[in-house]
Amino acid sequence: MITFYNERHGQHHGKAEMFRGELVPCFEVPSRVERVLAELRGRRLGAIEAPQAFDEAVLERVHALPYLQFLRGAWEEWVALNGGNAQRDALPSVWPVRGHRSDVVPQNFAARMGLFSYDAGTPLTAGTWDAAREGAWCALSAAGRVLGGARAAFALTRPPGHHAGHDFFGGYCFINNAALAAQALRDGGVERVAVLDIDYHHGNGTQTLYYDRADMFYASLHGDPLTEYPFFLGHADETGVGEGLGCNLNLPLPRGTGFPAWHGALGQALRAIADHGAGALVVSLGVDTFEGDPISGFRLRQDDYLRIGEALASAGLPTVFVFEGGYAVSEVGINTVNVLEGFEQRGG
Ligand code: SP5
Ligand code: ZN
Repeated sequence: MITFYNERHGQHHGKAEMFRGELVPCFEVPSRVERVLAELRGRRLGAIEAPQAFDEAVLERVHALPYLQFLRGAWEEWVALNGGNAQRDALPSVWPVRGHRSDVVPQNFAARMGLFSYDAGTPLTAGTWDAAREGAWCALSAAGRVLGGARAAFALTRPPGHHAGHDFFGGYCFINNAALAAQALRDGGVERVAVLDIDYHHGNGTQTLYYDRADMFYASLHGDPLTEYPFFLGHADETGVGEGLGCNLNLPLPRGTGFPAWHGALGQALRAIADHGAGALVVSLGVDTFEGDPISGFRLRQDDYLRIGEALASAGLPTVFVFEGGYAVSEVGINTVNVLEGFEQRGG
């Protein structure tokens, strides 16, 4: 399987995220992707290439222009506020809630940062925009390869994407790489696309982007939002709206879930994707379902990821894999490449 590797991912390196009243070191670190890269090379999974470059206007297929303009200029604005800010990440701290105005864009930088985000866990750094944009090119390159006839391709990038919505960042995500890949498959002629999100966290960004669409089926297995991040979306009764009614499947699972129950839910998601008649699959590939993950609560083991890859292959669909979460750094390479290798070995 070909991998499109984001050589600029390291330009996004946050220092700290807010957790229980303290700034704690970021879990989403550059070494995550370096571990996956080393494992791909060591196991000779296939070619590793740099992505093509695209016109930035393609990002508007998924994101609002004012949001993209904010992200593009945010670091310069942040440093212009105070020279000392060059040594500090920008972290949001104020947000509009129900009954407040989201339609007037404030001039104040902190206020605009809050308007375009939803948590204080996602620092914006000097190279965030360059890294995120190059990551989007990885997802689009992978989709292009699959449209060209490849059975599968892998976008190895960070920052991750599935929490980013039309005009908001959060959950370590800025540009929704999986949503872009899905839209590229649609634009390339695939009539119905499925996005299967197996990251521990519900992909609230992806769900909201495609909630009213019949041509995008979103299925997600994730920690129950009653107790797990992102908390405010991801319940089983969210099934889509309008033309998209019936095209959204959430399978929340309790903290502590092990592989037998998780694998059963995967089978349910794959049957729904087949019933929908999808012609291509985008997998939001997070491995924060691992038992050793420092911020998550499922109990999957290394070998389980091989079985996941095999199950995904059994869908028999052209597949774009997009890297998302997974924070047990020393195992993130093995777990991720196990999925890809399980997929390859199963044949298509
Ligand atoms: C892409 C992705 O996986 N994003 C996840 C974002 C989760 N952000 C909230 C993390 C809460 C951290 N809790 C720390 C627990 C330490 N024991
Ligand atoms: Zn996650």
